[in-house]
Amino acid sequence: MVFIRVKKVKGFDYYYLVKSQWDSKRKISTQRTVKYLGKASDVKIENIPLEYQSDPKILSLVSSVTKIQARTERTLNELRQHVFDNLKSGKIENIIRVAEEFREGGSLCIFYENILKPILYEIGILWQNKSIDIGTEHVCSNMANRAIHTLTRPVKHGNNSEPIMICTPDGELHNIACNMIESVLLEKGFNVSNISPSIPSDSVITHMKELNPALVLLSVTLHDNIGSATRLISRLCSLFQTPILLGGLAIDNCSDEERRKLESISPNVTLVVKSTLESLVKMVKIELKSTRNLNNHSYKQAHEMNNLINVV
Ligand code: B12
Repeated sequence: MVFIRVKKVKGFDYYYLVKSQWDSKRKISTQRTVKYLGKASDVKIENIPLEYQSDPKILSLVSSVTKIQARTERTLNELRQHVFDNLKSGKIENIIRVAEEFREGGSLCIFYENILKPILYEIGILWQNKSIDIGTEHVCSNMANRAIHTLTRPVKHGNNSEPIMICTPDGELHNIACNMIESVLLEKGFNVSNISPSIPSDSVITHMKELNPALVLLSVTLHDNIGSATRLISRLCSLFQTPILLGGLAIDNCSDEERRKLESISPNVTLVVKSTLESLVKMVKIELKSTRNLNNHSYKQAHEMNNLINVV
């Protein structure tokens, strides 16, 4: 007999397909996980191994999840339309009201990722098809940035006081993503310096020297700016040891060859492809931790060296 076991992690349900068998020797029932199915809200019938797909119990559970998924998608679409209308009409208070509900529900990241970002992607398609004019696109992107700034509530940095620099390569005017990233990092108590959008590479270097960041987040949106990003990274890596996380639409969409080329510039460069804001926060934490460990290690080495010199 198979059934689905639910495990709760941080308020979310995760499903496991489990098989229960009678052990006649030991006279007990044993249970074996057949497959980890992932987050309950995302489970689809295709995730269930073929031989169990017609099991009535499994079917009924999956269909109830699917109904919830469909309802969630409908609600999300309605909210997106509502926020899009208010971006166009400039009624920022209505956008903030929706975003605050997401914040109360657990995460502002979800508002950015599941509401604002899809609207902006849709705006890109509408603009490309000439279904909206450039003026409307500008109003919406200005309003999106205003909403992000209004929503951002920086938290005092405790353990994460090392500066993080967010930037774009020279020529890159897209910076809504940078502002979203800044917003979620400030909310988590990180120390952020956002110098986006486009500034000359010399100015990025001057800022790096002054700030001495523990981590650089570089965002590239236009495919045409990959060359500019490559030149900036090469210069930064020749001057600093700072780790660089490289992401954005252009990185999501570039070819494997372009990715390999970018990664080969320096071991300090990590490409982050199709990440969510939540996973980005986790990556930032890991990067800062490893930089801290490295610094401690170098400090220890220097200390040991010093002791040796003193002994000699
Ligand atoms: C708003 C917008 C503009 C605004 C930007 C305003 C601003 N302050 O940012 C303005 C009007 C200035 C603009 C101008 C142009 N734009 Co424009 N624009 C857009 C639009 C509609 C939304 C961009 C956006 O904010 N997206 C939402 C963000 C949140 O998504 P995201 O960038 O993918 O970021 C997420 C992840 O990628 C990730 N991420 C991002 N950065 C990083 C960094 C790291 C380190 C990590 C880990 C993750 C990460 O996190 C984010 C959250 O998940 C897009 C459509 C689209 N599909 O994005 C077109 C789009 C990007 N633009 C486009 C074009 C062509 C232009 C112009 C060339 C138009 C023109 N002829 O003038 C100019 C170029 C200007 C320039 N030199 O940069 C094209 C690009 C096509 C291409 N293949 O490169 C797009 C895709 C539209 C389209 N469908 O064709 N644009």
